[in-house]
Amino acid sequence: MSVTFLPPGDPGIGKALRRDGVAYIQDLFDADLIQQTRDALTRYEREVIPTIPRSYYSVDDDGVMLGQYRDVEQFDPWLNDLVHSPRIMDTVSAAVPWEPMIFYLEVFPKPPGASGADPHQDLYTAPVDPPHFLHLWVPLEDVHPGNGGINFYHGTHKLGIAPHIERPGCPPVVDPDLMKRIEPMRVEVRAKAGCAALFGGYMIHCSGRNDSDRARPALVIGFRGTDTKISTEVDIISSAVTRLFREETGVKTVAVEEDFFAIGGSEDGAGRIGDQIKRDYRVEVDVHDYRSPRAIADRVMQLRTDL
Ligand SMILES: O=C(O)CCC(=O)C(=O)O
Repeated sequence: MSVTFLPPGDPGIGKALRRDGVAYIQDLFDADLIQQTRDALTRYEREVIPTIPRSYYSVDDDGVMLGQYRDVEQFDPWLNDLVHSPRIMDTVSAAVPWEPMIFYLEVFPKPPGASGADPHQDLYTAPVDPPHFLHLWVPLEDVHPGNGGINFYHGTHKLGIAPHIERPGCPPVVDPDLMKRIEPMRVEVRAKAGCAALFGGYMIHCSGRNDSDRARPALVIGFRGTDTKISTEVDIISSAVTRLFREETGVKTVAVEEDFFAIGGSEDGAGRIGDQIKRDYRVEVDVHDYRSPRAIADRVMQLRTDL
């Protein structure tokens, strides 16, 4: 199925967002802005990444290639100005009946050989209440199936939060059985550099591996409503740790106050969780902290040096 790209400001953008869960925007960035943004990312990789905590970027499977940068607007004034620019803010404001504010800027640098993003919903990993939450995805290179093209499952924004499977060390993925059932809803998008896709937090989407010999960088600008509440940092870390407890013990539901060893966690499992916490936050947890995900989160907050 081919998709229709609409010019920024076109009223059809809001309509497509409501109807399909995703709207495609024509030439949001011109050639100059694409080049300036690419230069800013090169600078970011060279000058900023080596100085910031490890939790603000991920590395790909081989442990070397950069996979994703997070909260980029906090570290780079030029990119901060870019995401707040009227061209972007006005385009997004016109598409929704609530007032958007910048939530974060992520970057997928996607060098040759980089893996794709498995099917997911952004509201699952970043709960926002009410669910006034959008991503604006802006590739800085022409995108096609051979270089990590993106897939949207049109209409899935009407189905609520999908069951996700938690996996050690990787982001959660939508249940493969559900993915089989919604295959007819999949739309594989080809897009010119500087075009964009605007979609809500319920949209199921994924991208492929970059099998070309050129990088396929993309900005992902997250927006939330000024009326939304997000969890505190301790809540977010506690929730990430409950996931580690679940993965290690196989217990389906773990509360933030539950003791790791009391729910069947092993010494080896505790060691793996400790290693993960150290990688993500550069903090060593104590054996006593395993009394609950909340205690581990408190320890991380006390000892983290990057806040
Ligand atoms: O650019 C990509 O490969 C993935 C983008 C994505 O998953 C997102 O915008 O949430």
